[in-house]
Amino acid sequence: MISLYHCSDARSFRPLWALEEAEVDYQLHILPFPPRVRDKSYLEINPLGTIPAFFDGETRMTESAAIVEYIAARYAPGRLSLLTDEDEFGRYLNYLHFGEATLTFPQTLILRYAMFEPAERRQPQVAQDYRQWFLARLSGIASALSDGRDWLCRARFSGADISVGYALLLADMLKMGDAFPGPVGAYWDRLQARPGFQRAKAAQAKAMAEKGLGPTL
Ligand SMILES: N[C@@H](CCC(=O)N[C@@H](CS)C(=O)NCC(=O)O)C(=O)O
Repeated sequence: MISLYHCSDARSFRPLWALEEAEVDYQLHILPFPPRVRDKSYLEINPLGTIPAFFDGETRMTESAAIVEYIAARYAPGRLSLLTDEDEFGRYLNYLHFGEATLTFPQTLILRYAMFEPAERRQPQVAQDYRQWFLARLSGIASALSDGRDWLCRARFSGADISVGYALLLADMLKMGDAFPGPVGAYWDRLQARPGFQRAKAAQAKAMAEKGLGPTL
């Protein structure tokens, strides 16, 4: 049985969403954020203290975009993944990694320097600069959708949309949703309307309620 260690609306939402889209059984372990501080027993599962942590038999993974790639390739090949001989395979990998490496990276600086650091260590200028940096990078998504397509690759929803979609979820939580370029705002609406997205949100809410946890942000 697959196990996923997750905190509410953190990057581990990517694999949670992928599991729901792939319709695979899994066990969800929900943790208070940050587990490194609020549930130190988690350090035995992942010494880095970061989430996600994902287990499937002997497989152990801690990178959210890589876990999406794994779930898509192993459990929904050609449905949630693009196959290596499809013409947009490279584009698929590009956006799958763009979601974490280009979009979520600046968001972590906003979170840290606007919210998580103690008041005396906050850096409003850093948070503002990376807010602009993030919104400028969204032009890459607006341009990817500019030919009128609904999803990033080959006219079908894929792991690339999950990876980028999570960055939009986090941006919306950081109150940047109103600044999304038009096509990106419409794309974000389509992503949230997916039954797989809604099942992932419901699974998260149920696990949080069972543990008596409140939202991360
Ligand atoms: N590149 C990794 C980053 C993992 C990561 O830093 N996760 C954050 C939550 S979104 C975390 O666990 N932060 C808590 C901490 O650093 O203690 C991924 O995509 O999974």
